[in-house]
Amino acid sequence: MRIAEARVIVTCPGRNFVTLKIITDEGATGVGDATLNGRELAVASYLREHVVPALLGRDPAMIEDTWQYLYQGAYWRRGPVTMSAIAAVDMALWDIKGKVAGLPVYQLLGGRSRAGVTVYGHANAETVDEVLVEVGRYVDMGYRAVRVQTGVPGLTTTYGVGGDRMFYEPADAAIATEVEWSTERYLAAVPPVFARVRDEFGPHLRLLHDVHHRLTPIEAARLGRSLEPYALTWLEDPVRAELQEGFRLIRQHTTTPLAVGEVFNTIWDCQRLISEQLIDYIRTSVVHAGGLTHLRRIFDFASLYHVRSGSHGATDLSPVSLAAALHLDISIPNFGLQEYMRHTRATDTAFPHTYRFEAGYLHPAEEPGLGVDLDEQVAAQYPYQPAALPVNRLEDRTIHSW
Ligand code: EZ4
Ligand code: CO
Repeated sequence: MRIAEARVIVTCPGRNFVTLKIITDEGATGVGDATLNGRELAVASYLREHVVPALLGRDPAMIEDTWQYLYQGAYWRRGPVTMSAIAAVDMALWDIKGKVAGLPVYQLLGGRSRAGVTVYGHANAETVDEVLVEVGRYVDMGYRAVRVQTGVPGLTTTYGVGGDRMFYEPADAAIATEVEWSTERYLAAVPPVFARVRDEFGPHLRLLHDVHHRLTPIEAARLGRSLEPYALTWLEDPVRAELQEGFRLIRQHTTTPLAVGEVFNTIWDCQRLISEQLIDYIRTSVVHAGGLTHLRRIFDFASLYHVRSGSHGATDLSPVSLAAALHLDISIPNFGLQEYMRHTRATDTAFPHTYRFEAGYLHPAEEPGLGVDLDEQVAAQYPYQPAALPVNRLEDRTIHSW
């Protein structure tokens, strides 16, 4: 069997997605997600110009060799554009391998290790009173874990709090919207929110919070310590992680578990964080960290150091990514949690899939392959629309991490 064709499809059913569809000379097809939020066309071009020509005629069964060919063979390594492109090829080849074998991909990865994939949803609202209602909605839907974000008094905008509560979407303007930030106001606002949520929902609901890379290590240490009474499952992206050793300082001061990695692209981006046991959950995703082949390598490495998976699963990761992640989540020994932001109806229509949510768990597809496709006729009705992530500034207008 040979790869006969590979199509790069850019579509905007509710938001932008880049999808690679690989077709073999025997008619088998596989899909992979290549979406990089706000930088979609860079990956589409990398695939079209540099990857697709090299795929034609290759044996689709040679997944590891193809991964190494695209990674080592390019000479230029790592980075979100490269690794998202490689990820799309990798996902599509696992999809084809499953279809050829007649097995869902999780069976190829060693089979089921648990009853279902525990997911967390996003509760967000301006005020504490409103966010309690949102958390309650998730509890009523069966969720066992909820991420909680509220507005910060004195700031007009806050990360994670948006117009639509269930379908919050930060990439909302062709040219980046500017938002504002104050670390002092934020650090004062967050602990009382979790005091109220714990008080209302008791000790068993798992609670999470995303700092979105906005603090310094000592500020994050203080936040982690102030949240200890509320027993968070994790505090996410407390600081930017280019400086991995910065996490040592946070670790020395708090027992609040730490999660990081949604912007990481390779195992080397998290090597020290994992091997020095500076984090508790690694949040690399199947699309931005090189596909199932590389993500499995990261999670296996993490398992040596008591670090569990916590894959990124925001709406900018297409249903193809979510479908692929679930096959890994259900099979690995050190699964932690899977993020699950629901896609809009338009997105779900463009990407027919059979994974399903039930009682707080997502269940991967049971049919051969990944169990997801892109309906190209539906996709053609939704042309690409430029959309950038916001840019963040302090009150004095200094640029800050968004
Ligand atoms: O801001 O995926 O945990 N989830 C997140 C996401 C990210 C977006 C960026 O594209 O932090 O909402
Ligand atoms: Co995050």
